[in-house]
Amino acid sequence: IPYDPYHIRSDSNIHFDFSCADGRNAALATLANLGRNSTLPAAYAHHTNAAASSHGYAWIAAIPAAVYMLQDQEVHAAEMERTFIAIKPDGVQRGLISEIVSRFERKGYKLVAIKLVVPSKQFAEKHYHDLKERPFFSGLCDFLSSGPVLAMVWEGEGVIKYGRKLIGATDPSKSEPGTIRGDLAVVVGRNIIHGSDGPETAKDEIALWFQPKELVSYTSNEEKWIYGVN
Ligand code: DAT
Ligand code: MG
Repeated sequence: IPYDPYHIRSDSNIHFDFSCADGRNAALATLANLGRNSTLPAAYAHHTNAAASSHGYAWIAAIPAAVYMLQDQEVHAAEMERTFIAIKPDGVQRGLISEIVSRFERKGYKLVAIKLVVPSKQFAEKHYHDLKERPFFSGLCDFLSSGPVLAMVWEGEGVIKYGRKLIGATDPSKSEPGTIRGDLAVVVGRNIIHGSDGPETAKDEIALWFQPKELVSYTSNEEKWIYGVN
């Protein structure tokens, strides 16, 4: 279950349910580390009440911050969405996998599934079913099934809509520079990448290309630096 929500119980003490991995354990680790005087950052120790420090309780002052981070992470986990992104055979053949993956990574999105597959034409027709009336439908499906496709699921706040922005307009002659298609493709028939166009298609496409067990839920080390409200 990808979004098994963690929750803080309403009584004022925080209880940790060790069956929930990810965010909770990361926050726990933060608390545990802060609890060890030897790992206290020097600057932190410096600003802490000297009497408390001399009694070895300086770490207590760090708890509210760690709890804040924990709550923040939990609220945030519920807002995450996922989108289906695929590098088409032209992108794979042109050696653009690392370039494209790095653009999603550097933005701050999290890769939760990835595999290289050669889809059958029938599978391609399922993927592009909403375009079956278009004159280019058959050619499009032939092309998608002509070689390896790198299928991926990316996770992040607003990733469906913003993923489309990173990709750029369908026709690369109209895509803005700075977008994947704008920078790396020339014609609409070879526009190197696919991205889900909304929450419903994202859900359907992820289910078409991946089995639930192929989707990996984990807490990225970077999350506490990528997300936050001041
Ligand atoms: P997108 O891939 O940006 O979501 P789409 O869903 O309208 O665009 O079309 C799917 C793919 O079909 C697109 O990436 C490239 C191809 N395609 C779209 N319009 C086309 C056209 N007018 N001629 C040829 N291929 C086209
Ligand atoms: Mg589309």
